Amino acid sequence: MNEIFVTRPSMPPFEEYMEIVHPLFENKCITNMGEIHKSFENKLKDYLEVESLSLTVNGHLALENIINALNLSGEIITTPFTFVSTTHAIVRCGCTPVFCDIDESTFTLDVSKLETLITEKTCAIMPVHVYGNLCNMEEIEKIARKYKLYVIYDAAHAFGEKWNGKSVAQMGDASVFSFHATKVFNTIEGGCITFRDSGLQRVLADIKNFGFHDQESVLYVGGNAKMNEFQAAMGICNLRHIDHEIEKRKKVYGTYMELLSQVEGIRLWKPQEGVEHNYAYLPLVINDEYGKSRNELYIYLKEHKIYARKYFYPLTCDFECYRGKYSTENLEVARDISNRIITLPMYSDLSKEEIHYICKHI
Ligand code: T4K
Repeated sequence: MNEIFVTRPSMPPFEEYMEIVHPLFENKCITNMGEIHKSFENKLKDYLEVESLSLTVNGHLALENIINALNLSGEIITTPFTFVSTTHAIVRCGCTPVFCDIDESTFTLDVSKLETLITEKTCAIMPVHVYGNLCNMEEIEKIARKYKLYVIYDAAHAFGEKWNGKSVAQMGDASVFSFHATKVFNTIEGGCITFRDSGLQRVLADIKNFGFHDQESVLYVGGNAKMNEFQAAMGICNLRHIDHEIEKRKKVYGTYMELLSQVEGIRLWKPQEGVEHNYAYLPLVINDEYGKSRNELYIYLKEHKIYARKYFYPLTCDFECYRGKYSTENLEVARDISNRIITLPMYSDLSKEEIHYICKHI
């Protein structure tokens, strides 16, 4: 058996991609919000069912840019059970992350613990739809309204998902998506921000282009977060196939469930009620009855060329760069899950044979 990675990018047919990028070799307009960028932005707005959207070069800078566009300062309540980008974005924008524990079943922010963390310095909540599990958005937004806080969802894992028929991109003040190669939908590297206040459109456009408002006026201390034409072209192609890709992922999930449901001591990922999922990740929680620890299973799989990952261990607050800087109290559930979680290979082209091989070793 060949090596099996935790994920593989979805790629469109070569000719399809070449057809879109071919004119770029003639017109030489390859970045700075060209025609393909515009076309992709419009198609994406339709797909995500939103009025306002800003493309970015990656998901991380999308997080930083929305924090900057909203001019946030002070404390942002967030989860430590995420990819480190979420915490980095808060800190790199000069804000303070306040870590909230997670819910045992969905691994998203535990809303029952949220209110106690709000202080007069709190400016926003940044929850994460981790693995594509949607947060308790009703409760989060109720609390946010009560305390007049912004809600920015890190929706890096939730592309294309719906909650009770409503696109997840419509939720909160803003949602941030990642289109990295490892995601359900990719533009090689890339990302976008969807947002409620259409007044932010121009601000976000300026911020991602060094703050330039026009050639002689710089209004913001912006950076460079522009998506280029080759990325946008990949987006247009991959968007044509996305529904089929998600269908294939769902089948992969089904095969895993058939093969693993009788294994004792593991908790399998389950879809949430009322959610149209994208099957982005396949997390497995390892309990004592399994007889091997998460780390033992991880190493055993690796020895058999199955490269599962410990997404998300350690908690972001425990990384060296954050150690001792922020409170890490009352994170019992997050810490426990982080010590017992393993994410299995999950992508649309994972074959039945490979899934059987993985499950046999589990
Ligand atoms: N917020 C959240 C919650 C996120 O999860 C992320 C990113 C962000 C924000 C930031 O979004 P971006 O700025 O990245 O758009 C990966 C990804 O790099 C990262 O995008 C992702 N989250 C994170 C969860 O996973 P690594 O370091 O674990 O990836 P890597 O390079 O080890 O890739 C995993 C496997 O995928 C490889 O073993 C093989 C396969 N692979 C990977 C790449 C890059 C391929 O087959 N082809 C490829 O081109 O971080």
